[in-house]
Amino acid sequence: MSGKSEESLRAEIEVGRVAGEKALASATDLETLKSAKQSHLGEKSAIAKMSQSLGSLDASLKAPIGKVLGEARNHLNELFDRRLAELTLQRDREVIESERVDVTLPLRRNPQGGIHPLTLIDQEIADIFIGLGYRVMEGPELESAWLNFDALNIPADHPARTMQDTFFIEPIESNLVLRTHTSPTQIRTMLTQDPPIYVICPGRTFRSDELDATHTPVFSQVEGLVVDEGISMADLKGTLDYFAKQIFGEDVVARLRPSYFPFTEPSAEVDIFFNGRWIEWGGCGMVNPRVLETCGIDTAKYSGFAFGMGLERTLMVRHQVTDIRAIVEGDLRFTRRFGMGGR
Ligand code: FA5
Repeated sequence: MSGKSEESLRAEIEVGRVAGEKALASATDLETLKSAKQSHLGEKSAIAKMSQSLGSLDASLKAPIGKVLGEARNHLNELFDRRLAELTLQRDREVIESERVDVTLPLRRNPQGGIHPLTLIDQEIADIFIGLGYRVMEGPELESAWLNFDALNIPADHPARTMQDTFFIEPIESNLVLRTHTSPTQIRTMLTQDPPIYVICPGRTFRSDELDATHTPVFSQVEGLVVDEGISMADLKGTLDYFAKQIFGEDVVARLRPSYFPFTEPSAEVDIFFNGRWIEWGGCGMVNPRVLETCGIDTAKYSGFAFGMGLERTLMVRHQVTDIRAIVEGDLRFTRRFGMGGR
């Protein structure tokens, strides 16, 4: 720097100051602001270098040039501080904006799952009978024709074999069917347990019925079976009355209407008086002694009753459902009424 005139030194400082001003003013983020400071005020900047070599100036120039240099440095520092404050504020605003939560946005709805009405009524029925000291028995859906028919007093050449439209399993010689009712579980129970027997047998059943408003090829039944000493039709009627009241309400009564099932003798249809009319609910009867004998039960000592209802039809009656498809097709608009499936 030595040897330069005061004017050229002042001009050099002015160039450094203007360049620094420009760089600091045009920095649009904190990153570029910091590097602008580094270039124009840092150790290697023109202004810093001039300050470092002040000592080599003529004695008469030291004071005035030192003063101009100091002013330029202070000016740039002030500019930096101001810009730093502005850009920090701008950065904070951007962060706040980017993290902003729009509390007016609609909620993301995650509908809660629920228990299907068929399962609910299945559990309800199990609770009713467990309360009476019954046990719940389950059997396979793929069943031997012998248990589904023969053991229930429906031999192959008996016309009753065609009462229920059956899905037979290939090869036909396998003698397997999709059970047409839950009654084979009665047989399984009597073959494996000694009386006294108090069971219900709930489960899915299958018939090659067309799907329409009152039929479905896959439906559910619950069967009741009691085998004990001195069991009579009065016990059956009393049990059905109690069951009907638990399901449909205290003022509901059941009636037995003579009917025919090969596995019960005598047999009856169970009707209930509900909402001002008689409605068919299921089948029942005293277990046919031939069935008890097939299962090795002493008919001189024991007698029994059995009954079987469709669960879909029970739900339909209780909840005034006019089309069975509403129950089996799983439409949430229907199942929601039973507490399933969120909003
Ligand atoms: C039986 O299946 C007898 N095993 C019931 C029984 C048990 C009688 C013990 C005596 C002693 P049924 O074929 O009527 O009977 O069927 C019983 C119930 O199953 C019917 O009342 C009905 O509610 C229901 N059901 C039958 N077929 C269908 C179907 N395709 N869709 C929906 N429900 C059906």
